[in-house]
Amino acid sequence: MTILLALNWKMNKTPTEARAWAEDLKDRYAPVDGVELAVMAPALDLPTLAANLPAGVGYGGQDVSAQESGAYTGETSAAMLKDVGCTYAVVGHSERRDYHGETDETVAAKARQAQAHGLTPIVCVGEKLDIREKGEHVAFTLQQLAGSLSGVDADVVVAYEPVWAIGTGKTATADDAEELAAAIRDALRGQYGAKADGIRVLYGGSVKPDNIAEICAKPNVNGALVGGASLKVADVLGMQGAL
Ligand code: G2H
Repeated sequence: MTILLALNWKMNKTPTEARAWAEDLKDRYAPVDGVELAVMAPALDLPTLAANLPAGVGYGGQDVSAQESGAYTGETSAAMLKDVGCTYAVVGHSERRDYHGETDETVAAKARQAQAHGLTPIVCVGEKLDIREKGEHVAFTLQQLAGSLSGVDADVVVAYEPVWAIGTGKTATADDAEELAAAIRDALRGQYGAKADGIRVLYGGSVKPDNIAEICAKPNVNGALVGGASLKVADVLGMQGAL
């Protein structure tokens, strides 16, 4: 399965900065067999990525509305993302769940809406520290996954991001990542049957050039959702080169 290196810029980079980043990448980028690169950017940055990314590098939104169109001030629709050439939309990132009160039902509705417009949703799940310390991280994450994939078809990517490892410098071990990725794969088999083996399960949380290879070498981990280390082209090329 092609490894997906999904770069989550979060709320970083103005359109001017995004353009400079894309041009820098274009100057230095060479595709690597078996590795797909895609940038999850603020909505305002997407047109400049469309115009300036090297061929073969994809892009997507960091969120998408659960609604089709209309009186939803501040929202970005799946049709808008599709119109600027996106292929992905992240849904249910823990920062959306925490700061915007998104529930599993909302996340599933967003994922369905993305799919209705031909976008592949990257559905994020993962536990907080207290849940892990109680040893309930597998059960919690699988419950979140089931709710977040309700009515969602198999054209999906799942990102396991333990919240305690996000932007903290604390990375789950490769074995921690594999434990959940394997459990997620089993759950996906339950929902999608044989198609589950074609669904990419990513790990996210303080991934960087010096730890990505070990994590992505695990049998059920098919890539990474990368925040902090996605902001510099050198780090992105370092991660790509490590795979
Ligand atoms: C997790 C991750 C990207 P970081 O949020 O989604 O961010 O790599 O900065 O921990």
